[in-house]
Amino acid sequence: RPIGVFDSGIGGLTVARAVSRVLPHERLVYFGDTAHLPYGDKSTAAIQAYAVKICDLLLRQQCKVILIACNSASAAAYELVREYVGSKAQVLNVIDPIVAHIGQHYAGRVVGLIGTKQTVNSNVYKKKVDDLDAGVDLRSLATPLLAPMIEEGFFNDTIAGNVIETYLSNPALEGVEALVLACTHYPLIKEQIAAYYQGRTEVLDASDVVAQHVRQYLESRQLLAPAGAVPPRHHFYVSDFTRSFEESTRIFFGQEVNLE
Ligand code: DGN
Repeated sequence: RPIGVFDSGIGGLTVARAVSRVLPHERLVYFGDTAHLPYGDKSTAAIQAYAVKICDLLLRQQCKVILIACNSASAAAYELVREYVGSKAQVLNVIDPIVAHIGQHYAGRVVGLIGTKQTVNSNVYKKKVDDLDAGVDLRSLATPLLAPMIEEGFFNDTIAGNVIETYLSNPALEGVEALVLACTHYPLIKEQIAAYYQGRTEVLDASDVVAQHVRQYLESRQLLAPAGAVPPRHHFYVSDFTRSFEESTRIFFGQEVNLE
């Protein structure tokens, strides 16, 4: 049975890519809700309604696990989706693995987080980190310009550098010892963010942490796919197809993929 991965669009392919690297024998069924993106500015009720419909599709594809690869959807719809899916599949999100990582490595320290307005304004990371009772001071900043900027191909250039510097120099992020990239798109600007901090601050790429979590999760429940001779054939679905989405898959997945 495959692993279902969904996102508001094609940005979640950064997470799918990390999962496929860590778990090369797993077959992925990806769904990008391109008809409704961006989720970052949508209401919680709207995101929940979209998420439930996407889960119907992933369940019809017999997915053993549904990974909500989108931070905004994880913030708005994880609990509801888990209840909806019940015992038909396991549901994972991109927030809990990062929160656990912060608890393990940053107790008593100052950690920054950047993401969409939906993710930051939901306060879900703050609530979960506070629940750890590990004395972590989490400082968050909504950085809504970054996702559209990356989608338009502005990364590793001076425009991206200026936007990144403007956001990261915001007093809200002063003194952070690590910075969580809490949005599907941000792994693409990880190097520029790391360069801004000149090695003083660890930059946490959520997609890597999430992929390791998925591996441990499957391993501990003996749900791992057996190693096969041929690589698994993934499927990538979208709710609205345009050629430009397909071209952009190269940015997020590292190679262009066929969108269905
Ligand atoms: N996938 C969204 C997230 O991780 O929050 C970013 C894209 C968006 O919907 N704005």
